[in-house]
Amino acid sequence: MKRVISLIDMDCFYAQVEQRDNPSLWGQPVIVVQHSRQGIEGGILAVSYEARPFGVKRGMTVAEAKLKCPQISICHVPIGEYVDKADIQKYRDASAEVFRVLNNYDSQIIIEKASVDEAFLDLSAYTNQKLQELRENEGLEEFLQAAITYLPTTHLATGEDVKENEHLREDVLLEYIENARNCTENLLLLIAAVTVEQIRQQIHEETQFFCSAGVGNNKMMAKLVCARHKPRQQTLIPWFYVREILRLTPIGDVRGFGGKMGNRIQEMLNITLMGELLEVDISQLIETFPNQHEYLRSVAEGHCDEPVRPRKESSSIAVSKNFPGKLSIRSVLELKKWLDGLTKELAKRLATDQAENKRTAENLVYSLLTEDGKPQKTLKITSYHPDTLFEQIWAAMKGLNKTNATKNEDSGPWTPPILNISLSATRFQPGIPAQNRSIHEWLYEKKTRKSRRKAAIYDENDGREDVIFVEPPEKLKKPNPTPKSTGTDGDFIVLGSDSDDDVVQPKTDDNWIFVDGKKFSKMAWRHLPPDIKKHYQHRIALEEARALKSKTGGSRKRAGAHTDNAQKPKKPKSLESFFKKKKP
Ligand code: DCP
Ligand code: CA
Ligand code: CA
Repeated sequence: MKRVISLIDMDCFYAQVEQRDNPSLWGQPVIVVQHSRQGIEGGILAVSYEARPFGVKRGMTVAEAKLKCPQISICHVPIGEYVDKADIQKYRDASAEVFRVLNNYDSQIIIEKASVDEAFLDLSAYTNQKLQELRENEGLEEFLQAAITYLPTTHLATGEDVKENEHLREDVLLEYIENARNCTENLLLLIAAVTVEQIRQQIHEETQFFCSAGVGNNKMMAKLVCARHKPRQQTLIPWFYVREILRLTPIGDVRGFGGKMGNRIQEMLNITLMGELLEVDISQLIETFPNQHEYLRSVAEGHCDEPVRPRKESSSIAVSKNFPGKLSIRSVLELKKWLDGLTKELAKRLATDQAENKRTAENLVYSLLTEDGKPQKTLKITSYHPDTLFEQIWAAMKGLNKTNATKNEDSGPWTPPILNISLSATRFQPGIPAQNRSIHEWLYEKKTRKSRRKAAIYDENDGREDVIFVEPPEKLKKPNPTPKSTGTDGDFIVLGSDSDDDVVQPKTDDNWIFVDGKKFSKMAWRHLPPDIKKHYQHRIALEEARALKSKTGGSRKRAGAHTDNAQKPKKPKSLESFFKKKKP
């Protein structure tokens, strides 16, 4: 029995995160640039689709991009809170929002996080169940009649699809639906395509982000066809067309063949396309790849049996910083400064991970890259508190200093010069041990202290009605129970005033900001801790987007979609009435 697999990939992901942060950038050419080091601008990491027709590409310099597209908006990856290095946390957070939608969609769908902006879905169990229900309830015929209306952005990978127009797209799909009636394998793929359309729509509704997808019988084909129609579209590859699609696919485009292996095949067999692999004389293939010839042929035929592994989070959390050439670390004080920053960065990420994934790392591996080698050591983590982590690492690390003995271990020169520091937490175990909770105190203490201090500027009991108590939004609430040693009740207290301020304001009713049923004065708004403010800003943006959508009629039709509805069946039923969702 063939499986039913999808790959969902966010469109120009970092660029969309920036566009959502600054909505005036939606629809504009935007690039996201690696943060600069020593005044030298970093390379381009993401390019919005509006910038791509100008020829702007990842890896180019900003100067090159500006030459190609002078009006391009440039966003920078932020720099870390504790250490002068790129902080991609905001993209990780945005990714987590997407994965929340995926993980909560239906418990029968297996989700594997493949990268920050990509997930494999195994829809085999889900689609089989839905098909069985449709058959049992005699709803299949009605579903087939309506199916085309649930596939507004789906293409069928026939080989001709890359040049098809909207009419052809629909005709080809209608024919597929018609023929699927008698083919369980294709019915399952059809149900998957309809479901993935809906999941993508839901991702957009809940996060504002657009994505693309591929649907097929295995990971390799789902991933391959996902890239065929981007952005904001999806591609279905029935088994029947697999050979045809692979025939003209460059070898390097196939998952796992973009690197060394793909290059070796191309060079040693003097071919460039996947299909040519099947034309190579079998004895030559065996001679060239004695241990892999069978595997290579099966790949060229479109086989891939790699399972979708239910993986929600990564198996290690690491921070690392390079100090190339002249930047190398040569003194103890310098090393301690960087180690302190990196440890805090790691502690922050570990604490967030612990709260979100209810797991705790057992080991910490540190390594120092030097010209003389890469000493590395594994330590048992006793606490997530950054001070404890620092002490532990420093105690183990300081002995690596090769500068002559009989010196003060805590200052002076360090040899050999350090080119990279990395700290990696591994071996995650489920649960949160009591002693590790102190880190949350450290994090939340910081926040409460900040807002307390601000609150103290004003009189807490001045009786004005604009004094408000703000609860951290649900997703930012600290894990329970946190010892009350900070002497606060954990809520964020902010006070209002009439004064105006200079920060960018969300939509307000003159002096008030309304969000999530709460009322903030402008001053109160300004004093919200940044992470809470960000959360609410997101809520406000969502509410505005919804309001706009309902005003404009909420049309989902893509630009360019043809409007000849004469023969199109009217949508008789909501998709939900065919597929009742199961929550985990
Ligand atoms: N990324 C990065 N460095 C790279 C490649 C990617 O920092 N060398 C980041 C930026 C991307 C994100 O990862 O936005 C996702 O990478 P993708 O390869 O999926 O590319 P995009 O999502 O940007 O574009 P596309 O729409 O083509 O998928
Ligand atoms: Ca992507
Ligand atoms: Ca990707």
